[in-house]
Amino acid sequence: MDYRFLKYNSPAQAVGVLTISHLPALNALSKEILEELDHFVANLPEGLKALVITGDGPKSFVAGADISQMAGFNEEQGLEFGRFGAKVFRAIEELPVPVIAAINGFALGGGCELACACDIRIASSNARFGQPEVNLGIIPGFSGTYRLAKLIGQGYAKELVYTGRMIKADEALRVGLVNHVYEPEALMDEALKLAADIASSAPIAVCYAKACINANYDLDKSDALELESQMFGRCFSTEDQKNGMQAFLEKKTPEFKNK
Ligand code: CO8
Repeated sequence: MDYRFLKYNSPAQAVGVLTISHLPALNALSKEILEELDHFVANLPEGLKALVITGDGPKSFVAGADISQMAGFNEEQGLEFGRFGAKVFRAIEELPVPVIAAINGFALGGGCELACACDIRIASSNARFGQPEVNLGIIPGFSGTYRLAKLIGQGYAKELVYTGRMIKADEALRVGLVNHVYEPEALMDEALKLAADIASSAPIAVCYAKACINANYDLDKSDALELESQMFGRCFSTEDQKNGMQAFLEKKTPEFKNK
C-alpha cells in the first residue's frame, strides 16, 4: 500500500519512526489515515524491535479525529468510526514490539487516545494534552474513557474528560500521562535513544513482558501471575536466554538473535 499520510523511516537498526502527516489539519485522524495506520500495524516492517510514533511539523502530534469528516455523521456512522478507531488503537497497543509516542505538540481527543495506546509517552515542552470531545457534543470514542482512566486514574481522567480542559506538558508529567518532557529540538533524539535501548534488549523477552503487562487489563491477580510464570518459563526455551546468561557469566555483552 502506498501511504499518503504516513511516513516511515528507520534511522537506526531495528528502530522505526512512523510520522503521521496531514499538516493542514494538524495531523487530525481521518478515516483514510486510520486505514493507513491499520495497514501499517498489520504489515510491520521486518526486523523492527521498537517503534516511535510522532506527528509531522513542530506544532501537533495529532489534533484529534477529523472533525470535518465527523460533523455529518449519523449514529450508525459514529458507531462504525468509533469501532474502527478502537480496533486500530488496540492493534497498536498489542503490537509485538514496544511503541513510543513522541508527542511533539497537540495531542487532543483521538491524539491523546493514540498516545495512550502506545507503551511509553514522552513529550516536548510545547505539547498540549486534552480530551475536548465534550465541547463538540461527543465523548472520547477511540477508547479514551478506558485507557486514560487506567493510566492516570479515574479521578483525574474524569476531570479532563468532563471539562475538555487542555493541560501542558508539565502537568501531563505530574499526573503520569507522560514519562519525560524534553525541549522540542531534543525530543526525537531522546525518543531514538530510548528506542535503541529497548531494541538492544532480548526482543522475545521484551515482547513477553509487554504481553504480561498488557494482560493486567483483562486478568485477575491469580491469572496474571500465572501468565507471568508461563511466559517466564517460556523464556528458557529461547536461544536469547542461553546467550544472555552465558554472556553475563563470561562478562561479555550479549548478542541477541531474536530466537
Ligand atoms: N479535525 C479537523 N481539522 C482540524 C482539527 C481536527 N481535529 N484540529 C485542527 N484542525 C484544522 C483547523 O480546522 C484548521 O484548519 P483551517 O486552516 O482550514 O481553518 C487547522 O487545522 C489549524 O487549526 P487552527 O487554526 O485551529 O490552529 P490553532 O493553533 O488556532 O488551534 C487547536 C489549534 C487548539 C488544536 C485547534 O485546532 C483545535 O481545537 N482543534 C480541535 C481539537 C479537538 O477538538 N480534537 C478532538 C476532536 S474529536 C476526537 O478526537 C474524537 C475521537 C474519537 C472519535 C470517535 C468517533 C465517533
